[in-house]
Amino acid sequence: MTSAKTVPTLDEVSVEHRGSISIIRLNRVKKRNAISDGVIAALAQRFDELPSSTKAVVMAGEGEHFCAGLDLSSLKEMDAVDGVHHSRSWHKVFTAMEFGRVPIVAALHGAVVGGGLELATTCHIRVADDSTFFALPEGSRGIFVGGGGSVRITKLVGAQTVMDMMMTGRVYKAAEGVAKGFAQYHVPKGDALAKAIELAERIAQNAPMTNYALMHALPRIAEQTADHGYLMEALMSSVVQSAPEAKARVRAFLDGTGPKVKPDGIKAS
Ligand code: 1HE
Repeated sequence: MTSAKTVPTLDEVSVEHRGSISIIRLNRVKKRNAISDGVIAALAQRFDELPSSTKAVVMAGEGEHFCAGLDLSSLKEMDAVDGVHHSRSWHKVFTAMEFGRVPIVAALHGAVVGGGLELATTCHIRVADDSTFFALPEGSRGIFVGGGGSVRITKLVGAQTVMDMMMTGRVYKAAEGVAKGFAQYHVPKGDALAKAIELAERIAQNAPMTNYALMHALPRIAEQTADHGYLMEALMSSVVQSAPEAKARVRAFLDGTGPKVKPDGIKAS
């Protein structure tokens, strides 16, 4: 069980800083990046220790697979009480990532299964290369999701799809999985990291308050009644638009120097 005593296995979660972005990689290739307690603690530490220069993160996995999910060897000794605390320890770390300071872009390839899919759906944007496959083998292992999947994955693709995956062991290959909504981008095999870096660098250029509103306000508005949501939206949009950076960006467009929306993206004229 992850506790104050769990030693973060920092060699299994590497970090690389590249200007305005950081790349955090699962690096436990021999175990297909399966997530142990040490990995959870290391993820927490890596995100806690991001420098203020980091404006977006890419979450990736070394080797042939993004992540094989929970390290199943950790279940051997776990009783029911340990199980609750173990699940809650994942919730704590993944929620801190989801509602953290910077947006996270996941670069997916190979297995994105079980807790690996829970980790991926904690991220804000997902890029899947053509080798990616999505599955929830929990059903076949006689267990249940415990890393926030029943909330996050269900919101993304619906309870019926999650039920199907866990009851029948259904596996979604990249194209079908992306069409289902598991990822926003589908790229050729081997291209996920490059695309995720490109997107993270683009996201890092946004006004910080815009990214904050998207990460913190938007998902909460989506869960409120429409009436409450409209009020929250009005308050948030008022705060965001009053930032000096927003004023400068709007002025640039009105002066004819700001980027325009084109069919292939938002680009300088
Ligand atoms: C593992 C794990 C793991 C690999 N825990 N050790 N997740 C699963 O049920 C998925 C289990 N893994 C697999 O189905 C396959 O390993 C993969 C499709 C991901 C990759 O296959 P492959 O052929 O490349 O690798 P492999 O030979 O199966 O595995 C290499 C080693 O990694 C091997 O150990 P070794 O000592 O024999 O070399 C595997 O035992 C080990 N390994 N995956 C422990 N998951 C918070 S609740 C979340 C609940 C869940 O995530 S349940 C789903 C768990």
